[in-house]
Amino acid sequence: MTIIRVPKSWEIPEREVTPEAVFFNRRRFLKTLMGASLGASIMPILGCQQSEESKVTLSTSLDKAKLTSVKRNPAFTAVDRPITEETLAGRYNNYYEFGSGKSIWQAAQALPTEDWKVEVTGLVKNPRTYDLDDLQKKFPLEERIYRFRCVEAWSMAIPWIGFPMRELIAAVEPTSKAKFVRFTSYYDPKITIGPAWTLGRKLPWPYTEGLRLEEMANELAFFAVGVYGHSLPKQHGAPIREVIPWKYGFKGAKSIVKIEFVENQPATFWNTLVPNEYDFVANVNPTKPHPRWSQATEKFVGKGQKFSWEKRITLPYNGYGEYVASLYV
Ligand SMILES: Nc1nc2c(c(=O)[nH]1)N[C@H]1C(S)=C(S)[C@@H](COP(=O)(O)O)O[C@H]1N2
Ligand SMILES: [Mo]
Repeated sequence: MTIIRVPKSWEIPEREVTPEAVFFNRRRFLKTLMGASLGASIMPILGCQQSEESKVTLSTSLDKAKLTSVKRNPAFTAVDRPITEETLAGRYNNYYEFGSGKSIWQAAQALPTEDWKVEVTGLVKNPRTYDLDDLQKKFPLEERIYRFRCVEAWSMAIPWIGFPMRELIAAVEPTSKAKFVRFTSYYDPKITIGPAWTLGRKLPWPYTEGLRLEEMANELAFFAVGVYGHSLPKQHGAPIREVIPWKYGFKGAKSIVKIEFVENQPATFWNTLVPNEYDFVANVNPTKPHPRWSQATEKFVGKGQKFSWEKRITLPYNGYGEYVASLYV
């Protein structure tokens, strides 16, 4: 069955940062609709794509046996909502290196993840390049269910597998000069060709994000290498990505190749591109509207096998105030 539906205002994504971009995306949407009327089946947002399940390849050499034996951390299970269905979480993604739509999960399969290395560098006593084996040996993995809140006002609840960022801090020992950390995502213009728009600018690739060192040291800050009991699919940011559950989703860089400890607040992708809409701190805050939409409520994806959007009140710090509010007094 083909279901066609016009996106609601709360689905306006980061991509629609100017009136021109809005116009451009509407045109693309109309083109897609025309394609559908010729009989093609499109489901950019809604739909029954379970039959495509087999196309999702597990992306990395992470030891499968180890991942299936990972224990859930009991401190991070009690979410006030169901876990989002895996097929929904894996079919509604933001990964602008592979396009500006939500249905980029197939395009993201072009990400080459073989022989992945993560360079940890900058103001640290023990700089080191880790491969996935090293990471798995060095950092015991656990599962944590975290609420996930995109700045576009949609949310999910996701069972990540990974390890706390503070474990990496302990291993590399930042010097007293290190005040911030910067994460850099994989970038190769031949592969990560980006969205169709550029806003008349050169987009500030590679995708970068950053945290204050104390934020990184908070017990919630997490590196994910897996999700739903297996290694990360490419569209979720294989083989390793950040998960910062009290901040908007864009703070969580995917497919990390470099982690740098630095003295000053680093430039980041969205903050460089549209500073008045995407700030560096970007804590989930229902009382601070985005310039173009309210953040007071969100649409939660989680009930059942098909996309259905449940309106929910957005919580300060995405419900993690008891862990992080003291960082911001
Ligand atoms: N490298 C990179 N990381 C990224 C993005 C991106 O476009 N590129 N999008 C961000 C945004 S806006 C969100 S909401 C989350 C989405 O993560 P998910 O697709 O795994 O749910 O990834 C974040 N990390
Ligand atoms: Mo996002």
